[in-house]
Amino acid sequence: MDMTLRWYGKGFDSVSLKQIRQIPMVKGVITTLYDTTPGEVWKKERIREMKQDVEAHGLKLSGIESVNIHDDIKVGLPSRDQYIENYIETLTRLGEEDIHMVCYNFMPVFDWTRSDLKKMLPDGSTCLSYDQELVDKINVENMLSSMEEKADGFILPGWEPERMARVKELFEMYKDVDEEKLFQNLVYFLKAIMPTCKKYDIRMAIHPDDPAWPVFNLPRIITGKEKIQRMLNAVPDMENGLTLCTGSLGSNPNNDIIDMIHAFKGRIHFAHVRNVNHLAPGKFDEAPHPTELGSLDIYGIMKALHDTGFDGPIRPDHGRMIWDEVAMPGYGLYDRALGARYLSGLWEAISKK
Ligand code: DNO
Repeated sequence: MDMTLRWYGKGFDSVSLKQIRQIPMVKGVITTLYDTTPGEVWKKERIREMKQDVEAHGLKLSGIESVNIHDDIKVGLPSRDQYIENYIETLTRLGEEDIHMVCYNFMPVFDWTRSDLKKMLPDGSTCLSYDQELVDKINVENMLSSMEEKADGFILPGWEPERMARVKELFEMYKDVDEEKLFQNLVYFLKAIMPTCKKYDIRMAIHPDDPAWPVFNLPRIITGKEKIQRMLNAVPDMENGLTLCTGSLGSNPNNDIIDMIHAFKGRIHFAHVRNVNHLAPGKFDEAPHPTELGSLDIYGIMKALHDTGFDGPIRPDHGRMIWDEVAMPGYGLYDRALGARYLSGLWEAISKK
């Protein structure tokens, strides 16, 4: 287990590498070139610079989140082959820089979705929350402004304004893409990149859909055990794996995360650990990390990761905004640092049992 924190890079993140370095037990960061666009080949020099910067601060670059996938690949357009070539070139360059884990998602149009980025909790902190009834009332074209309103000027991952300006066009692109087609397009992509992943020992870790059900009638294919198993079986190479995101999978109370950890043993390449509070069907708040404060058994999750020999990067996922911090929603320093301490504490106790 390699305890890390997500870092968006200089100029994008309010948290510095120096601060991250001072969180006990955090040894690495998960980062990206945040200003690249899906489909673009990442420049060698920029990858090297990013890595050197992280290492100069005494940290390890433990993986990339995300190398985003161009929509033509998800939709399955003829132009996808060129974009897959570009993706392979980016993977090659990452491999040459000794970077071995890449997180990505295969969600159409929107990445993660929330109805509120600043829901006030009784203790005065704020959290991200989701309410299907509210989302149903949002006109998709206004979705960006509704997210931006409470983002304190930060560009949210997956909600880049240039992309959202094309939201109508994107919906149009996906109109004939159902679950099966999206799944086949994912398999096509994975099969094409596997030889490069093998050559450079790059573990691909698909991020589950968040929340774990279809939103705005768009297909979602990484939502629960059966679908994930199907994806892993379709491309059985061990380099084709999963990001175990407990908050995304845990948004659906029917998902048994501990059971999934055992079922996907050896194929979980990255873990995002956080807690959620189930309020009603289709309605949840993001909770502080400890088991007692949410609906998920975080101890059981860490124990299952430990007992199945998980050895990849792990990061405390989304935190609340506490102590008057102003940061990218979900990605402040303080609550995630508390999360890192809690998760490493659990790990130590579990390891000594
Ligand atoms: C949100 C994140 C997602 C995730 C991507 C992976 O906070 O969990 O944006 O990074 O889906 O590609």
